Amino acid sequence: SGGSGDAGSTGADDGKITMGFAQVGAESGWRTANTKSVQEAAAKAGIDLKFTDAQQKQENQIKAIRSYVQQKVDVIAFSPVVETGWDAVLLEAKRANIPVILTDRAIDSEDTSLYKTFLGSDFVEEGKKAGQWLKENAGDAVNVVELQGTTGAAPALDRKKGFEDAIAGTNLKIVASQTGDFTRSGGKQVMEAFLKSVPDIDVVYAHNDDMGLGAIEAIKAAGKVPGKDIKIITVDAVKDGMTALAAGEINFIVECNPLLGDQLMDLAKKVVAGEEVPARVVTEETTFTSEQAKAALPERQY
Ligand code: GYE
Repeated sequence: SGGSGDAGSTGADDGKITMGFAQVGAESGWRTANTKSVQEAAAKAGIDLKFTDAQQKQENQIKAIRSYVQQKVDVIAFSPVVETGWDAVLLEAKRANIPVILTDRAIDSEDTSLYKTFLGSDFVEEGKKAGQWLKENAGDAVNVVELQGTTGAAPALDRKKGFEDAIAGTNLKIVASQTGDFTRSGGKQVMEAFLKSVPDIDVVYAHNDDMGLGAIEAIKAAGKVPGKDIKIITVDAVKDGMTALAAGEINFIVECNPLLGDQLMDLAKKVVAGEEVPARVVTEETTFTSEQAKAALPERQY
């Protein structure tokens, strides 16, 4: 169903489910893989997908969601660019009886009736795994600089928290921390500034591969050797990140799985059919050292 002038959200016309999907943007390799997964899974599941790219702006996502409500889609899925500020638009969807599924990123709202389920990673756990590895492999490293994801985004807040918790009580300390907005250019720019202003950087902790790859460019340009003079830890494990890890330019990657499409379509069908779904679906993930990256790379899909 869906579209204008039909029977609305009851699925009474062609029997096809229409999903409105408001994507964050195209900021990273992770996001590109996620978008492809959602589009391919929709086609496979016979779900009619209306897709928008919000270019990392909340106002664009809100507009897209509002237009999906007006078009009376059967289900709305979105990956909230930041955690707060969603109540008003999600209330509009609720009043129109259109179920909402959070995918990849969570929102921070007291009203959990605004969405049916949240499918995605445990970002605090990811940050912990990064910090845990560093704790065990720090050598004489002390000074950590942090490249944060988008300010106010769930993965930025949670990856920071998990990491800080894991290194608490050690000699390691975060001496500088700034957002690189999850982009390669952002990571490069912030790292260039850190290399000028922060003495004795031992470790870079980047909230995603792309920012870590940008930092590598800045480190090389400053005449230092990434992975040796400065240790680098990132999150995601996309192909470019894994390639740098295999080459020893990144030292450790915590995996974050972008292939959420099939699970999302499954949940969408259930929600539209009025079936119960779990309030939280966590994706399974691992971590990679350089040796493990070498072994995994040939099979890596994204
Ligand atoms: O780690 C990053 C992307 O929300 C988990 O967003 C996602 C993050 C991912 O830009 O690369």
